[in-house]
Amino acid sequence: MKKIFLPAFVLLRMVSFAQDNNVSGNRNYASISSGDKEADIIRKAATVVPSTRQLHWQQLELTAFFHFGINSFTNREWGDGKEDISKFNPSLLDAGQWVKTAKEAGIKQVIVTAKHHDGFCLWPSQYTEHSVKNTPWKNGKGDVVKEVAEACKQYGMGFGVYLSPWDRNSPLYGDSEKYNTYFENQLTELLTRYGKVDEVWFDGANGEGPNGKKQVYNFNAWYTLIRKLQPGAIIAIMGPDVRWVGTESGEGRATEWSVLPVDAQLQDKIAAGSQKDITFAPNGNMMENDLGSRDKIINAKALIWYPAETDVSIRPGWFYHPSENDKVKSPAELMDIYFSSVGRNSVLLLNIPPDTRGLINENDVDALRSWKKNIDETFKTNLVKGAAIQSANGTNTALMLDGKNDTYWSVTGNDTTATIEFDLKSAKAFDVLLLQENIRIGQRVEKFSLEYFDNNEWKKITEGTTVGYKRLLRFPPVTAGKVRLNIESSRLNPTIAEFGLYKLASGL
Ligand code: FUL
Repeated sequence: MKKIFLPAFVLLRMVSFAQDNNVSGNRNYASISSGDKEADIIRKAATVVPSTRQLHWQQLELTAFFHFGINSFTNREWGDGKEDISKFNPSLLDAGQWVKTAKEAGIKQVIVTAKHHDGFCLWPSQYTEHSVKNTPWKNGKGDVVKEVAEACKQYGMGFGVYLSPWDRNSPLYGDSEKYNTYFENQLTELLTRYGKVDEVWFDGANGEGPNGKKQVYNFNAWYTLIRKLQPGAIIAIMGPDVRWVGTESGEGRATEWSVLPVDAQLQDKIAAGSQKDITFAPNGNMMENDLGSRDKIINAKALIWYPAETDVSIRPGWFYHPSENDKVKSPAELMDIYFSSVGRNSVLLLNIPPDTRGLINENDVDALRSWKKNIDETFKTNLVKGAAIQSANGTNTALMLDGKNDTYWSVTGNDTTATIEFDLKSAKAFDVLLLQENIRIGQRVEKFSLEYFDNNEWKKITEGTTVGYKRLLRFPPVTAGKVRLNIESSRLNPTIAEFGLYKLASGL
């Protein structure tokens, strides 16, 4: 089922609580003054940085969704809120198996669907009868959210909750004030009962249609509550920290800027550094191809760090359906997704839906295992290790190969182009390029290419636009002893935190 597109009027209600964190002295927003020239705006864009929580989230790279609920038992994708919840009775539910499966796949944080659009709560909420407390599972004494939270603690994993604003069961839905209070009460339960919450995921779906119930969500109050109760939590999608990449196929943008223009009606407050009541709307349609290029930002009133999350299910549906047991994405498909999400300056949110036993199905476990093995083998050896590196206008070349994304090579002066030459000392075969910028000081690179030296001339291997936190490119295998990276355009003197060449593991 496709996500309903996030309409601009909803985005307009988002509040930026993002301004409360600075990294390296820089901020995760910049206001544009009327006197700013194009060059000033581009320079400002290059110095906007992630907040501490955004940086932490970006480095997770791989996160997972567990879509589980009454839909798992009714075999539906969207419940209508009228389902017989006595059907909810997983025979072998083991959240430890879910979290362990995710961890073994390299995933660092998981998000459980505490409440989907049908309104059924996976925890014993005191505000509704439509919850696990009235099901035969554990005689109504069970709490799936608690089991997931505890498993996350046990395995050292991040823990997040999905709470659907759209609730097809609640009789209060459509009575805006009453429902908002109900929602806040539920959110409070989730944010106070289970220890640390690392991500709160609000979905944009609302299928009520033009003649349906008109519920006006009080997003501002929800964000305030989250910041108060769980200040470290990322608020994703219908929230100020992380945006939806715009697809549900696992396909991110080849050009992915994390700094986006903002129509700040309350721009003065941004300028004044106020952390309250700053309404912002990232301009336009989140599904557009280009959200943050020069053309998009030169007319901005303000700029904000607003990175992309790529959500996709390992199966055709978000919830478990027995008929999809043989439609689990293959390790090769998962690898394509890895390259087009993590490899395109985005975090992957891969849905792995537990089955009616309350376990991640064997087919999904197998696919995840082979996928992880392939990633590990591919990235085991950086073939550039030990290379002699030269860059005429750059400094700290060795730091590109130290495996740390906070140490970096950069251009010493103000140049926005550079060439870095790597002498591999002997011919190596490779078909993957890895690049990382140090986003702690901003996202800058706009255009790059990779060449190899062959028969006394430089030949192009591949090229790209943005790098950001991480960029991965695959290409037909090349064997060479000398390569060079050309940074052809950058918003400010460029930085490269990591450079790598790899050979794809076989066996998929
Ligand atoms: C969508 C929902 O409608 C789907 O059911 C699923 O939860 C997906 C992640 O978001 O908007």
